[in-house]
Amino acid sequence: MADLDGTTFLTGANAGFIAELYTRFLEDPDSVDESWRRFFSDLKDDLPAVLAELRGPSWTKPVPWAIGNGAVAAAATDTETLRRATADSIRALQLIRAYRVRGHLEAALDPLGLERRGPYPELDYRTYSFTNADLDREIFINNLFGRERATLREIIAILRETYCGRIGVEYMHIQVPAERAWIQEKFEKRQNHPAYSAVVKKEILRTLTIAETFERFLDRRYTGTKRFGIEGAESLMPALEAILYRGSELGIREFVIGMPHRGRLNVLANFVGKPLAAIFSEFQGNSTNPEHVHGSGDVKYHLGTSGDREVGGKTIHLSLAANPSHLEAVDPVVLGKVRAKQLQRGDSERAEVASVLMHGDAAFAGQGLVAESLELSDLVGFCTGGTIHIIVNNQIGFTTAPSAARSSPYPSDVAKGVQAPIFHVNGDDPEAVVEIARTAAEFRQEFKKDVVIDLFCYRRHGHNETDEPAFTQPLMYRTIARHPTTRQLYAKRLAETGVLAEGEADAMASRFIAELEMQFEAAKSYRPNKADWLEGAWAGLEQAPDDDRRGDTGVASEKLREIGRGLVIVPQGFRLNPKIARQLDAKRRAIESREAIDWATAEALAIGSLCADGTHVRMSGQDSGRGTFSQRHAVLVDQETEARYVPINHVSSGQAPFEIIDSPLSEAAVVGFEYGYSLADPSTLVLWEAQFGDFANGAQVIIDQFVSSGEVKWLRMSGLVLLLPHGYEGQGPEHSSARIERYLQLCAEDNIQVCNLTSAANYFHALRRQIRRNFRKPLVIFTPKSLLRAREVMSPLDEMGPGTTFHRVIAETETIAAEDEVRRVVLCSGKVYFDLAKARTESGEDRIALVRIEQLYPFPFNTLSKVLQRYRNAEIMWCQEEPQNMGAWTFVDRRIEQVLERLDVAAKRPRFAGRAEAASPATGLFKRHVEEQTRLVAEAMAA
Ligand SMILES: Cc1ncc(C[n+]2csc(CCOP(=O)(O)OP(=O)(O)O)c2C)c(N)n1
Repeated sequence: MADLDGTTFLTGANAGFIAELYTRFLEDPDSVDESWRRFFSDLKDDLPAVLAELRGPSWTKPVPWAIGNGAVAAAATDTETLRRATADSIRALQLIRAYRVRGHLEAALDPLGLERRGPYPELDYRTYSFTNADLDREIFINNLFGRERATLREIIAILRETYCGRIGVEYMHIQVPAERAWIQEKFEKRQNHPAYSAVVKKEILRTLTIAETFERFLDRRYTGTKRFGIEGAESLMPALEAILYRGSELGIREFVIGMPHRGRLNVLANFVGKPLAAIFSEFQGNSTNPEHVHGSGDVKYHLGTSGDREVGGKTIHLSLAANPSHLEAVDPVVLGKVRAKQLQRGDSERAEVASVLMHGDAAFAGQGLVAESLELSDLVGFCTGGTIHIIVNNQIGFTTAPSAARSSPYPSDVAKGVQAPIFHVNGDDPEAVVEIARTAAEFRQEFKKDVVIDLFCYRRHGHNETDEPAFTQPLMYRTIARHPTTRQLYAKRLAETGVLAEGEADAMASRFIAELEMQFEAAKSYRPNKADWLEGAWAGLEQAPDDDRRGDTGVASEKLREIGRGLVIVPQGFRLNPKIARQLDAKRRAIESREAIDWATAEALAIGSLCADGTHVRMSGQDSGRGTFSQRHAVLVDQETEARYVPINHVSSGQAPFEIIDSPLSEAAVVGFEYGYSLADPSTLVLWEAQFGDFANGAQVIIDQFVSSGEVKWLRMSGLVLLLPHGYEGQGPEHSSARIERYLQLCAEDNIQVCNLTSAANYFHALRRQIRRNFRKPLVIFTPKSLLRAREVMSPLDEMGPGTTFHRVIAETETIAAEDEVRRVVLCSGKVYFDLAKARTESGEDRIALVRIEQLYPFPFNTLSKVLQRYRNAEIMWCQEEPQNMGAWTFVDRRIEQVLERLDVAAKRPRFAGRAEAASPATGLFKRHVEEQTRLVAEAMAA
């Protein structure tokens, strides 16, 4: 070979030869000569990966691995030359790999230039034994960056342009080769140089101009009013536009958006299209809704809105979810909404409805809900085809610096756990931001996975506009004061490159100011003419009426038996666990004899009958398929193949599906998700089950901020059901109490329903009632544990038949003394009733009546009055298992008093029987539990 100069002969074929040598070296180092031995030893573990690269980048046509051509022969004859050239190539490839993995560390991401980063030795060619003398030597790089070979100097220039410009890419943590290759191609092919037309550039500037001018206008007209302005992060707006445009080109028809306070007004007005006049009117202190619509309202930077935008001839629906102050709490809610909307649209590919979630940098790194929500992204019961996350990384959280806000280098690191690619971008380069936003939309559509944009920016003012940031960050804010706005920088760039004519940028701003002034005037007489609710999927539903609200919940017995038969039949050849087979047999007998329907069967009949009537039912929770207490067995498992079979999905032809989902071990994200689902789809019965009721306090934020208050704050109804196992059975502090008191304390303004049920039939009706009425309210049910299979809670099938309904109060069911002779009425709720009934029977007492309050809220004033009216001479006692400072006592006490005050009866106040006040809900000592329980029952029965 004439050209053995160390550059031209080194082809992929030679890499094959080297691979062979390397294999020999691994087997026996002495089988290769000394120079190769030293070479391979120096490379250590890097060689296999580097050799793979020598085959060519996965997105180019690979160079064929033809062994036996002249090059190999030549190489074999001139080992030293080959070794040197190969060493160059391999070291260059090591350098290239280092840039792919860590190039972002030296990218110019911070618009303020304050971040001290690098230099990183891994990105230094000298680390790979190159010297300055090597800079101009050509190296074979086998079609990387479209070049067969390049000098080291050129390679470094390309790498820095690709990986260390104003975009930093983190993708080498992704384990799926196709995803990595896709990203690599995107960045390496264009070397990070978006090329936009003058029209697009002007559009980007226009978007920035609107964003900036809007905030300035608000600042001038409402000086000193909090708005959590976008200033410093204006590039967020072109990013959203780019996602909208590129996403819609790729098939997205609806975006569900969640975001915190920062920049929200801008997004509401200038992206989703909330009328400016409405926003200005809210600034003047007016309500968002017409006067006749009740509700507490919310501050303007928490409100949601929705609207349609025309994009490329298509109508794209945008809906920004309302959210509370609690950062990141809205994330799972948005995901649940997306999932419901995908089903409504028949979007089985999850390509038409997508979520965009915006985050603050401190919140994204700090809030556990972020990790929980990310973890949902690839689960069969929760996936939504990927979320586009944008971290508005203004490098501060209120007054807290990143160094105090997180241990990870970037705020985005938590997303690496789900293998999401992370695109860091300098917010002062709006074209780079647009490019990244487009790429994120493409990645989401291509792989249906989460993707993160880390928008490096800054916050021009304090946390809100009245805060003084220089108290805590004087240096940063001195820099910011001198720093031109993103719009100014970009307008200058466009003017310098001849895209903008003189005065064009100012004219853009003036036009928008004129529009703002006009809308400001219009706001003075702005009156919202209709409330934004009960539309779309909610059309036809209404505000809850002020009546009995029983709903039509009874089901014809024959139909129930037919559904029941479906529950106990399995496909031919399905190998049931023998214990389950016996259980199914018992179930069959119970249904056929119409007697003794247990809790789980009643639940299955309620769900099955709803599905049979076309209602989709969705239930999730930890181990809900089987049931924590091994009671449900909604999913049967073939003992040989582990094939799964859900009988409820086979109860009636043409029925709606029952989705039963074992959830991840999260409460907050899963409850948030299910709540979100229920917001988007009132026609689905959505249930979440806690493993033990007390674990629901992990979802307290969702319960406080959404479930119990969403309707009054935002006019958003939900029919979500929370199933919370509750009851004192001696299992210790954390497996006894579902904290009834917490839910009751939240009750007001007819916001939720709280039930503590003692019969399977009542459970059946409570579930069906959720769907069989013309309004939706969240329902909290305290459910049994050990009682699940107890005879006491079983009901005859006829109690679910036509004409039967839910009972809010269950009056005395036994034959006891004449009503006038009853000396005490013990009111109670839930499991303690059975202990009381047993004690009464055992003692032969017949002058104590036992009355169960099955629905604690809305409190059944009328029904209870009717019941208590009968016992004119009796004293009234409230008995509960929970300590006096817990349970329903403080809630029912004054309400019972109110009932008694209006009645012609002797008693005017209830007395209390229950556990003494306690810091911990229950004892961990079984003996003590039994003593306490015996004592409280004895107190209720005492003479
Ligand atoms: C769960 C929660 N904790 C605390 C707060 C109070 N708070 C509001 S904004 C904020 C700082 C947020 O910083 P970051 O996420 O970086 O967003 P930025 O305000 O900088 O845009 C804090 C601590 C909150 N709203 N929610």
